[in-house]
Amino acid sequence: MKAKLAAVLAAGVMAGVPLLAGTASATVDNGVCEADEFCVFRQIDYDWAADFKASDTHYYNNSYPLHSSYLVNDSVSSVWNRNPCAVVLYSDDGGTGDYVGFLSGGYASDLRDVTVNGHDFNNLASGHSIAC
Ligand SMILES: [Ca+2]
Ligand SMILES: [Ca+2]
Repeated sequence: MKAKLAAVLAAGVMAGVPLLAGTASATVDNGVCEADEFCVFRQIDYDWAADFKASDTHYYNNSYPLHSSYLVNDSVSSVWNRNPCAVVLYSDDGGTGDYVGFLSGGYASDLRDVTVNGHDFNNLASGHSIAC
C-alpha cells in the first residue's frame, strides 16, 4: 500500500530551515542546492547535496557530485525542494514503492522523522518525480 500524499506534506514544516544560499543562476548536478532545484542529501541537515531540476526515477546511476564514489540510491537522509513544483520521492526504482511528497519550498532535515507505512524514509529513496 502507498502512503497518502497528504500524510507526508507535513515534512515541509519540520524544524530546521535550510541555511544554504542560492545563486542567481543555478547549475544542476554541481552538488550545490540552488534556487529552483530539488535537492536530496546524503547527510541529515542538508549536507552532501545531489541537485536536480528534472525528474529522475533511477538513483542507482547517480552519485553525489562532490562525493563521486557515493551513490545516491538508498542513501538520502534529508531533502529540500527549492523547485517551483511539487516533488514526489519514491522508495523504489522507476517511481514505485512507498512515496513522500514535498510541496515547493518543502523540506525535511532528517528523514528518520518521516514515517511512511510504519517505517522511516531514511536511506530509502530511489528516485523522484517533479510535476506542477
Ligand atoms: Ca546546483
Ligand atoms: Ca530504495
